[in-house]
Amino acid sequence: MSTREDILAGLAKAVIDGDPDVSKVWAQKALNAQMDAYEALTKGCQEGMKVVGDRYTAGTMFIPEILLSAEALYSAMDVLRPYIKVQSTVPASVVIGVIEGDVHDIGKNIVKMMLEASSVKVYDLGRDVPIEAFVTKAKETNANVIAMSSLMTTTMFKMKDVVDMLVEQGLRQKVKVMVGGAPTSQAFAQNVGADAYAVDATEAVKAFEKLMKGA
Ligand code: B12
Repeated sequence: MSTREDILAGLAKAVIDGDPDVSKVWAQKALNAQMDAYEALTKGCQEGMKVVGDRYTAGTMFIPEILLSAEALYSAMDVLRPYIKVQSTVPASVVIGVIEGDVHDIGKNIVKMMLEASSVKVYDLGRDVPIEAFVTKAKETNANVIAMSSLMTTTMFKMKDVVDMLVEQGLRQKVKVMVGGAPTSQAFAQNVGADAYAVDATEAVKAFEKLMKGA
């Protein structure tokens, strides 16, 4: 029987190796060992993705390999998803997407999964989402929150255009705005006029709840 450490290391290695079949097996082992599914995802798969990120930055891993790593993370996430449960939050809905010009959607998909696990209705616009699409979807669905993700310093400031468009259309009081993604921060959120920022998916759920409670 594998230990908790073996399982986390196995998940991380499968992500680093970009092997979706092996990552699925380790995810199932995590469930068999009664491990917390979210812990397996964050401390196993996400740690592996961190190593991938470092190697990409160092120029020792390249785009095709990174895409395989993403696939491996997703295949483990598919196994773990049904077992990730978050204490039910207030009934509410959110339009989520990765901002225009940016295709990095792994983090956004983890945040989406956590919000769904906490019974929030999520309208996912995907990645490289045009500014106006966020506003149009929020109007159409009467969503309480727009949540935007960006992984690039070159695209993050487009989030301000969404906030400005909400103001222009008289919707700013009605729709709250939450932002996240590696280059963003609390200060950045304030800068673009957002209501909340969160560093990871767990904090995103807490920030969402706070927004809905008007805290
Ligand atoms: C994977 C990856 C890719 C993959 C993306 C696959 C996919 N489907 O997402 C591919 C290979 C396609 C790719 C392409 C590119 N990439 Co890239 N990529 C990465 C990499 C290695 C990892 C990112 C990642 O997935 N992290 C793991 C997730 C889980 O973390 P996360 O996204 O931060 O999410 C967490 C939190 O931030 C938060 N969060 C995220 N979103 C949200 C939203 C809300 C509302 C909230 C509250 C919280 C929240 O919660 C998440 C879960 O805990 C990073 C390097 C790194 N060190 O991060 C570079 C990186 C982001 N890429 C970079 C670049 C430059 C590119 C390219 C331009 C490369 C090129 N020359 O073509 C293209 C971009 C194309 C485009 N137009 O977008 C740069 C960006 C630099 C910058 N200017 O800021 C980085 C930083 C690498 C580097 N050091 O240079 N990339």
